[in-house]
Amino acid sequence: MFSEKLINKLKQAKIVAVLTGAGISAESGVPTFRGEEGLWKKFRPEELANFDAFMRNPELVWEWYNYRKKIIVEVEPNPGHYALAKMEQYFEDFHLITQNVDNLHHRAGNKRIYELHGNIMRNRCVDCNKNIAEIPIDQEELPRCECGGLIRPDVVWFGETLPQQVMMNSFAVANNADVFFSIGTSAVIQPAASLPLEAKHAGAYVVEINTESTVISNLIDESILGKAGEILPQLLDKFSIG
Ligand code: BJW
Ligand code: ZN
Repeated sequence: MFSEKLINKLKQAKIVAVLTGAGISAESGVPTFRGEEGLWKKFRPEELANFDAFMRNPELVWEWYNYRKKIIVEVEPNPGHYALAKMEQYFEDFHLITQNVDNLHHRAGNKRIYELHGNIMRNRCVDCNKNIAEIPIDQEELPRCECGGLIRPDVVWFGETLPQQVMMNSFAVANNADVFFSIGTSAVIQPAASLPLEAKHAGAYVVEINTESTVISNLIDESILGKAGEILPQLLDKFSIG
């Protein structure tokens, strides 16, 4: 399943970087966005994942986030998450860039995490931007800041800029990586989707792990078809660090 080339590249690699998407958490029971079972089959992204929609109907948007938070707090990281945590210990310079907001990489033990789209467990005020501690999932009234402003989940919606420092660091990592993995992402949402191609352009060996082909499969070095929770532990075994 793994080419000699990949194994050799990994053995020689100084900097290894990974971009993850919703697919890495699918085996934990967290729904992905696109595809047959994806969230966007049941919910309309433009009604839920943008700021204007939130201001128009904050109750609806909070209901959707609380529904997802309930799922997320009840699931556990899967063997794919744990394999990536072990990889961080194995490689001297390992960077985990994620589009996921589900906190599962933290729970699995990764330390150097770049959260491009925020974290569903954090919140902030739309007016004064203050970070607000966790809000109970079953809270009925709309959460408000002491300044009176509405509190929103600290995630990145369509049309919003990504956290600048996290984005700059992620692009720097992509430009310096020797091996770059794109795992469980459909690679359609910008600017995150540019990272694997940026890495390729800068000379990294770029490998995708996904249950299906994606728009970048033919543009990178290797595409491994299968579940991240099965492939990643096998890859670790190759290094006898599983
Ligand atoms: C498995 C598996 C298993 C299943 N094992 N694999 C340039 C061109 C065109 C448009 C734009 C552009 N630049 C910006 C835009 C607009 C927009 C955009 O990209 N639109 C696209 C439709 C083209 N981007 C933005 O608005 C971004 N902001 C921005 O760029 O600001 C500057 C700007 C503003 C305005 C104009 C221009 C520039 C922000 C994007 C924010 C995305 N937010 C969301 C919601 C986050 C909060 C939340 O979670 O509620 O982020 S949308 C959603 O998609 C979420 C995800 O992080 C993101 C990516 O999805 P992901 O992770 O790839 O999931 P899926 O479901 O798509 O794929 C899962 C994959 O897993 C599949 O491939 C499966 O096969 C696979 N899989 N099981 C391995 N077991
Ligand atoms: Zn406030």
